Amino acid sequence: MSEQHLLTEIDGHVAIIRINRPKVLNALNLPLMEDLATLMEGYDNDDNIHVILLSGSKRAWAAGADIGDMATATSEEMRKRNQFATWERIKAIQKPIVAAVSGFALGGGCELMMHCDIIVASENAKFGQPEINIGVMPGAGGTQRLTRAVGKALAMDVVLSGRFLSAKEALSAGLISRVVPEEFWFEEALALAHHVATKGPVALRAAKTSVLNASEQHLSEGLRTERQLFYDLFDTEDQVEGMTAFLEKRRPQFTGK
Ligand code: CO8
Repeated sequence: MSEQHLLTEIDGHVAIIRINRPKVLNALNLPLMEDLATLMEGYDNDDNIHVILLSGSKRAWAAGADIGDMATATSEEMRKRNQFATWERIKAIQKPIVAAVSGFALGGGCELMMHCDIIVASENAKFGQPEINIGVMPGAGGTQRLTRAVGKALAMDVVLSGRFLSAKEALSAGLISRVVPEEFWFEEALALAHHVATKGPVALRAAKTSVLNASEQHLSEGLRTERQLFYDLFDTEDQVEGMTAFLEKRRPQFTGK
């Protein structure tokens, strides 16, 4: 890593990554995003890791892309940077990513959060796509993923007005998965990551792929893919172990095979 803008820790089968640029409320720049994609790809290829937990600090998950990096750029320069190739690498991660969100999740920060699979947020969290306030618009999927998550009416409100959603609003709108008390925001997300990590790794990957397909494919195509993935799991040792363990009234010991 070029600097400590990302802190990492392995806790059992969970890889924890913390975004760490406190002076700029965890604003995301290109080196950070590249290191994040590289780290996640490494964990995706590591059989010991079943789940990735991505977190920020108590004050900020991430307050957006680093505005200082973009303020004087022309559209040609922005195109040449090709930053979204890095975001595509994160989109391609196959293992479940749990987001532990406290404080601001704004702009690119909210978009990064929407790349995660289960979002656990503190009661104090604030979500938004405030790019409109600085003369631009979301560029890392905000207009698409936010709209798919919360629907056109609220997405238009958030994107065009630049206003922030509270954790309560975000939960009821379907943007996030769970809201937890402020003092336990990280512990609750970690506990959930550990719980998910006890499941069969092959089934986790297949289930993640299939749920994500719901936003990418038409219903009949998505159903066909789901069925194929479902059948494929019957060639795994984890399926035999999972069902045998159920019938024997014991906990399954999944091996990821
Ligand atoms: N980029 C750079 N610096 C930032 C950012 C940011 N996004 N957000 C906060 N900071 C800095 C502030 O400049 C300030 O620095 P300093 O202490 O040196 O003055 C420090 O963090 C603390 O911030 P504030 O003093 O402003 O703290 P407040 O509690 O008063 O306000 C807010 C917090 C409301 C979060 C406020 O900082 C804010 O509005 N930040 C900007 C939010 C924003 O506009 N985000 C969207 C950015 S654009 C974007 O994300 C486009 C994504 C496109 C895809 C990605 C392509 C790479």
